[in-house]
Amino acid sequence: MTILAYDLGAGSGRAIIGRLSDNRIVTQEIHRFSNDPVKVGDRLYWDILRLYHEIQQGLVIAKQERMLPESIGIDSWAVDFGLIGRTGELLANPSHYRDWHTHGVMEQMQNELGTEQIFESTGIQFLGFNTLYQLAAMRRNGSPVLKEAERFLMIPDLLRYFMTGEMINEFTNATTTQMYNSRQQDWDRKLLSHIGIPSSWFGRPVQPGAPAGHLRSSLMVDLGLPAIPVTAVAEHDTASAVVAVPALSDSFAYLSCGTWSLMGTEVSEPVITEQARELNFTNEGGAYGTYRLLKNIMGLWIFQEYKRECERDGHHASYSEWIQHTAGSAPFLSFIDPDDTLFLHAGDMRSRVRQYCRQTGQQLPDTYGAVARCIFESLVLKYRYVLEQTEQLSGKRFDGLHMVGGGIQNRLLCQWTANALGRPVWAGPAEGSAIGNLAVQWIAQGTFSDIREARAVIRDSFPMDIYEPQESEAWEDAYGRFLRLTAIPVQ
Ligand code: LFR
Repeated sequence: MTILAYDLGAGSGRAIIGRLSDNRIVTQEIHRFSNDPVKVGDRLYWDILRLYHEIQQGLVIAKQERMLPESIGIDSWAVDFGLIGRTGELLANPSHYRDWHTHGVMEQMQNELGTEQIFESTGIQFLGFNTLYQLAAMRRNGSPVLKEAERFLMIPDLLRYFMTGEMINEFTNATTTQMYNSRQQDWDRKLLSHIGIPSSWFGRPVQPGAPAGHLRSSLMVDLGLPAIPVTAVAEHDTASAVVAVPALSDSFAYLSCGTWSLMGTEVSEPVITEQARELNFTNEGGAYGTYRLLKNIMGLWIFQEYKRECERDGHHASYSEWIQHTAGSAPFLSFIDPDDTLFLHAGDMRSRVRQYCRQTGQQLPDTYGAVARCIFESLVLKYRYVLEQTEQLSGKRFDGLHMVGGGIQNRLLCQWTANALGRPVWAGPAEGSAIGNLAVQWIAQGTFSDIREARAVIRDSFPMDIYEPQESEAWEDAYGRFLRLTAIPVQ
């Protein structure tokens, strides 16, 4: 059965056709496109119509290549959304979660309601860009859109709506808003009314695998396509990535590695405890009754931004040249806490890295390689910190770490992760989210009986690279220094 998965990341999107041959998954990327946010004045938006155009292009290519799918699913990053008015039109361009308009809103709501109450209701980590604070920021800024809105759709819900004409909210993504109450299994009316948002905007979320309509007739006519069914997959890309972790046991740790690094474990009930709140862990909804007890780590973003800046200033090097610079530079000179808010927004990463080092009394990295080395070493040391916290919270002990996502193509990062953890890393598949998206569609069609079978087939279909830890003593020593330095308050 031929299936089509659209996987949209913060930097690029892809359309991937999946087929099964001899009980192995065969994937083919038929379309890849960049996802370029657009800045207008001080505001940062997603170019949602361009993304929809690329989705249509994917369908055109599938038709030309004679790979018409029997089901289509879309996953994307979380928290962002569009608002729909009375006539069914999108009222405004969706904002980018790195926009500054939410500045200070989370802190204000924490004061008004108490962090305990918000966490108790939602089990979701405090990130200033969560949908709750984006809507509260729109309210604070008097956005006229709120007066006209009648429906709320997350990014994949919205694109799916453009395709099918049906407005359906999906569960895994809904949980990331910090407006969904996992105990009551519904949107949290108290939180919504606190920010003055009517609960009528929200439909009860459907579970991954639910049927979600067919291509709408205008699209069928325009592209000359039949009424292909659309499936609501695990539409949060991280939820899809976790579906694709090729683990054999139920108790494993994962790291979904892309612009963000999402590290955690799968649990059957949300862990809503004081300790989870204090460590700022999250319990995002997963597929098939699971929750993703995890933490957002700033990920490759800092390096991606730094590389982009260097290119803008005329320093052009390929990814592999960057890795060579990094590997060739002196080890363990200085560290940053990648999760410091200093690094959240787009901008001058070189000076921010140096500012962090200055304020914590460390040597300032100077060369390209030294800055990159500081970023990567700090990132993998943070992985160790978060893995240990995941163990504390879940009461599990992990023999190693599964890494999935595009970041695993950086072999140095995988090796350093194993070194920092002092445990093996099992890396693969790189297209985790797209493969998880396909898997949920196959389960919905009855091709796989359940997620266990899907994971076993994924394990047999994609190569897994194994990294054993090296240079244990030097990394152990570096971890001690990292912990001391990142405990120093900055700013
Ligand atoms: C990863 C991701 C994270 C989410 C962040 C912002 O792509 O979906 O899980 O916290 O993007 O939406």
